[in-house]
Amino acid sequence: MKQFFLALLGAIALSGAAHAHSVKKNTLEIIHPHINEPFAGAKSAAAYMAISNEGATADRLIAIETTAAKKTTLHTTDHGSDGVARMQPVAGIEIPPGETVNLEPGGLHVMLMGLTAPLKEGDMVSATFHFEQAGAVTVEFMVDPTDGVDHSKMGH
Ligand SMILES: [Cu+2]
Repeated sequence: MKQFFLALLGAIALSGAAHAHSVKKNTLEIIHPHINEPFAGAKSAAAYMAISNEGATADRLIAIETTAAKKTTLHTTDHGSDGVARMQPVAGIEIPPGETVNLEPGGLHVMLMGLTAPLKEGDMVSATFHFEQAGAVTVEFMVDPTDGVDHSKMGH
């Protein structure tokens, strides 16, 4: 019985690690970059993560390249006074010193527009992030289970 629990704990630790992958470059850490599995036939998908900056100076995410999409842009979500959320492209995302910036549903996110292949849960999608200070960083987006949202149908 003890062995069973040890095996179970091991499995939990492994799955925990798989869902908490991160990439470090200089003072930046990109934590759990992921894409929720898009609906079959979806033309676009949103990617999320947290980016922390342990340094003393600000950095700025300015571009992301991936062969998984024809175009990749950085978006913010504005909640208008009419209650409708609209996404707008932004030129960059500031990562202030000593802070963690969350890219999450309803806020800042990465848009992959014109998906070049279907994305399935468990896939790893290679990308290059470009930061003003830290330069190019190779990152893998993990494809997580669907969140039930067809991002391609949202207003942009
Ligand atoms: Cu968007």
